[in-house]
Amino acid sequence: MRPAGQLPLTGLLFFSLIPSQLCQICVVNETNFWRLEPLINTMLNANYTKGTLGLNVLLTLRLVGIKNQSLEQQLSQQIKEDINSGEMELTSGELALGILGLGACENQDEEFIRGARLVSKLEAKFQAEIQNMEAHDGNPLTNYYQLSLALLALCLFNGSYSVTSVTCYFTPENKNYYFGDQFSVDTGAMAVLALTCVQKNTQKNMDMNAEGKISNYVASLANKIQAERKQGLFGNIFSTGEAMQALFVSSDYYKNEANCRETLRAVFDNISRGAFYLPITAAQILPALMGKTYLDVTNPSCGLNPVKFNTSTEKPGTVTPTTAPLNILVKYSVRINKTSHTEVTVRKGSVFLDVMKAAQEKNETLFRFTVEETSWGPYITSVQGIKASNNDRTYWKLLSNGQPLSQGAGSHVVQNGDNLEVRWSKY
Ligand code: CBY
Repeated sequence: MRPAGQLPLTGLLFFSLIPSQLCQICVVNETNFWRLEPLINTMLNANYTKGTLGLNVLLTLRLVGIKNQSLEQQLSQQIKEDINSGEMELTSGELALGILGLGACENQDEEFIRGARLVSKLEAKFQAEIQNMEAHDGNPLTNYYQLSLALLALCLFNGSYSVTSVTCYFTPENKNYYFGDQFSVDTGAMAVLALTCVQKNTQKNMDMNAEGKISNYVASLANKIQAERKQGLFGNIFSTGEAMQALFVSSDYYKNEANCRETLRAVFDNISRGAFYLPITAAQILPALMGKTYLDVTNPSCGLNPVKFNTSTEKPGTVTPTTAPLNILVKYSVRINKTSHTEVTVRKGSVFLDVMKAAQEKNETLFRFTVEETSWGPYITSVQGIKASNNDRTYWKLLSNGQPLSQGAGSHVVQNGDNLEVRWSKY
């Protein structure tokens, strides 16, 4: 028998394990877990050719408590090797994700974080982002999504950052929350998570002025996220998971059960349509669906109560077409000041990148391009030798029939008769 005196203690322990920052969460209940299985299978069956491609997946496996020791070990090993080899310099956001994943839910990788001095390396990268803004018209080396990830990791893993810099650079009016005049929900959501962490930390130091400012920023960013609501999604389907996390910690939005039902219905719909076939897309939505946020990585309850899913180890097979492959004809153009047009024939089911390759074969001078492999697939870095630049906020925008794509060149499937374009743009 347990002595009665221990009961209140047990109760205290129980409450301390409940994530304290949550306003209200919207979780998938057990009867609907089967709907999430495609997400788990996508993450488990993908081929991770380099450490940076598995950063989000390691973080999610640990945060959600999906036990798959061999994948967890492989991903953590690959990340550590990438960091140790020093061959390719990680960006601030990549290093931050590395720390969040390696350090999530108290595990033996914490020793590596200390040994390799990852937190002080991240402090330096955060500084370098700020210095770049000072030298280049307020433009960071990477972007505000990564700056927010860096701040979040520094805040959770006891790194140092200047609260004055935070109040100076993270005002909701800052242009870096926007691409053109479009508010970036992904970016705003990550900033809300980072600022919420900072808010809790500064409370300890009692700097009332900074505290007040930061809580205003959080509220304002949460409003901007909610203003981007479309049929239960925030921004688009790929920003919704992180937007949910941000709303969990900063608003009462999901106190209303109807709001929760609406979001979950839209997300389930997209899961069944196969929208989350890239491991990073699955990794970015799953924590929210399980009621977790990135702020929980250092929570004592992190990773306890592992979840059991029915997973299949089938590699995502290539579907053998039942009919002979058909060709389709599409228009393709490159627009800088003037526009260069062509028409190419590609196989039915081709993606935007296939069209770019076909055009390049037809006319190397006009249509040559370069790509960089990212966890979102190929990112177009240059066309006709003209390179995108973060310092100048320039990039190659992808459009179909005049509308910007919501997926990258390696994912967007083209249709017969489409009018495709890459346009030299500013964001
Ligand atoms: N991650 C990052 O650094 C990326 C942050 C992010 C906000 C990201 C979206 C959100 C996320 N969850 O990761 C982001 N995109 C940024 C910052 C950018 C800019 C990159 C340059 C910079 N300053 O770092 C920029 C140039 C504005 C941009 N994205 C361009 C594009 C287009 C790429 C075209 C090309 N040249 O290849 C494109 C295709 C939009 C277009 N029509 O041209 C685009 N992005 C898309 C569609 C997306 C979404 C991808 C969705 C998908 N399934 O493929 C996105 C999730 C993302 C990746 N971009 Co950007 C946004 C969304 O739709 N919700 C951190 C790092 C460690 O991983």
